[in-house]
Amino acid sequence: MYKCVLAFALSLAALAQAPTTDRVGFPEGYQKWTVLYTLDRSDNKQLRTIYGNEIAASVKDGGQANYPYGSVVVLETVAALKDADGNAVLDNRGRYQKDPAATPTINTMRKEKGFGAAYGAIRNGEWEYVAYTPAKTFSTAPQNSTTCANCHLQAGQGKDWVFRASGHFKNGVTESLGAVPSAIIKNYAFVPAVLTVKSGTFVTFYNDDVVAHNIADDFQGGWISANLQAGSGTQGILFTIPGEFNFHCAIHPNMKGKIIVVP
Ligand code: HEC
Ligand SMILES: [Cu+2]
Repeated sequence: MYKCVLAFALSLAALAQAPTTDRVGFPEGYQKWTVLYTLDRSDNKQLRTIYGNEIAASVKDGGQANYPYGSVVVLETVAALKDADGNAVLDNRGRYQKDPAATPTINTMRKEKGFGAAYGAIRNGEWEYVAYTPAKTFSTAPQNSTTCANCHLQAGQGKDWVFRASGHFKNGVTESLGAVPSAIIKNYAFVPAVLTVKSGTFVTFYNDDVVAHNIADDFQGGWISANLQAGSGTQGILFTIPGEFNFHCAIHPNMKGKIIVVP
């Protein structure tokens, strides 16, 4: 009986391989690093801010398959500011704001020569993962970071196991990257084609298609967005005046949409 339990415990340990010591290190002063992007996580009303140290932030479009040694990327997660009904209180760009009373979690990944071997079959190149509290204690200790490596496998070797950074590099309009979209562009269509919003609403479009599109006012000589890149481009527009905004894609003029702004 005892033998059996022991064997089971051993096999779990063999599966859940991870580094046993912290070689990542608390990312001192990360709030002053370059913000790669922010993500409003609507399912759990959480604001995620992704910071890169100087080395990680130096990676340019096309260089993402191979971050240089010394790269440190931080994903700070913190509860968003909410109203009494539990809805996120948006800032003037239509984005989540940090709840100053909430305690952030500081998820950190560091790449160094030879790192990552301890993860065995779920190794993510030369990255190791640790999550910290602001008090510099472990939120996820190195021994438990198997979950981190296992999930980051999804980002893939082609992106050096870093998610979403393509948005940061390729998107001409980074301002609203990471906002929850109110409308998407897919298969040469604005979805929904007609959207009704209250004045004061920040509408974010996300291009989920495989080619670039843009948003152009039907009014001759009117406003036109930058080209929104496939799979990452976003555009936020704040609607303050009640009325109708009729628009199309200037690249594919038969793509049409309408936003009705009500008081
Ligand atoms: C369930 C899957 C999952 C797990 C588990 C997970 N991550 Fe992530 N991580 C993501 C995704 C997806 C992103 C991109 C941002 C987003 O969509 O929230 C991300 C982003 C990050 C980033 C920013 C760089 C990037 O890849 O975009 C860091 C740093 C990070 N995670 C560290 C960690 C650490 C440390 C752990 C373990 C404590 C961990 N992650 C666990 C899925 C995961
Ligand atoms: Cu188009």
